[in-house]
Amino acid sequence: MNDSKYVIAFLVVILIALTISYFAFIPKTEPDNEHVHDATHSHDPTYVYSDSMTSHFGISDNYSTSDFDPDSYLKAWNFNNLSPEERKRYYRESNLSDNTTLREYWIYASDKKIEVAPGVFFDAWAYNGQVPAPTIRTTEGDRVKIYFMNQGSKPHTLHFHGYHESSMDGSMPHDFVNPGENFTYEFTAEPAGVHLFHCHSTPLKDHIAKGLYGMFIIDPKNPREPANELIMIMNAFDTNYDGENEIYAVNTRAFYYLDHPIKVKKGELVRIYIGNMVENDPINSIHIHGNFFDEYKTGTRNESDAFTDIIELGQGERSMLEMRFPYTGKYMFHAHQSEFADKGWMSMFEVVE
Ligand SMILES: [Cu+2]
Repeated sequence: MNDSKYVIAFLVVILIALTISYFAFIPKTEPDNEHVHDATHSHDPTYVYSDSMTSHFGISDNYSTSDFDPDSYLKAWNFNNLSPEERKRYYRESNLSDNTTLREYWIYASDKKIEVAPGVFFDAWAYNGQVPAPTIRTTEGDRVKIYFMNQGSKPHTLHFHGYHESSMDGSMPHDFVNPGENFTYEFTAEPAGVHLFHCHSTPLKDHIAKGLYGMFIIDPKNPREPANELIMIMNAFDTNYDGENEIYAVNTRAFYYLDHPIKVKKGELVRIYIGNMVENDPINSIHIHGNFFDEYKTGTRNESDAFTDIIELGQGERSMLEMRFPYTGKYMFHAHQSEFADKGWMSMFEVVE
């Protein structure tokens, strides 16, 4: 009996201690929450909405390098962001007798240091010096030829989603292209949809996490309705090699589109081609504020699969989203995994008249 009295007394003391610490805790957290939601509190610079939206999320410096332009990446394919002279070095198209187009690409892999958050650098492996790789875009039925050169330090490949012969799959050990060697991939582009290409050397996880991936769009023969088209690849970076990602983003640079909102027009058709290339986390998502969109899974059919404001994508999964913004103003879009949003996958649309 004496023993049980001691146990009860001990539990009462613990309960009192917990109650005191609970009430002591509340006054500390409440004012902080007010700061987060009330932009008029100007005495704490961390929480002021300013020119630099990223300051709100704990990063306040600007990117120090300009070798990758996320604004240009959004709307570039087949190297159309380069001058005609420079473009010729990487892309050529010619008409074939059956009314299709032969599209030729020059793609190289190399080791490259990239800036993934202001002042945070990552030792990437990159196609054509950028992560994600330049977007490859064709029309259903076109002939695609890719001259691949491995200038990196490890064996790499190009593995395309879509139809092709097994010798063009770039995934088996005998397909690995050693440093200093070349390989030419050739196939007919089909089926229409939002696809990807990536390195398939082993360990596969490392070759993807290091940055060897890009968007591969096959347009249907009957063209889609004209739209403001945007290309987005959700990615992440394990900057300290602990097996977890420290930085998340859409198109590599954390928080970039928060400080440089993507401008769209009120009422215009906006079409997003989006894919998920995040390693270490099985699921990612995109959620858009102030709007709903039609989702066309993998962009392979003309019927909408969902009308929603959020989709989840597993590793390697992609989708096509179509929407029109009904009101002007600034609207966030971000991963609904709050951790990913806090660590960089937080972006902004600016809807104008
Ligand atoms: Cu590789």
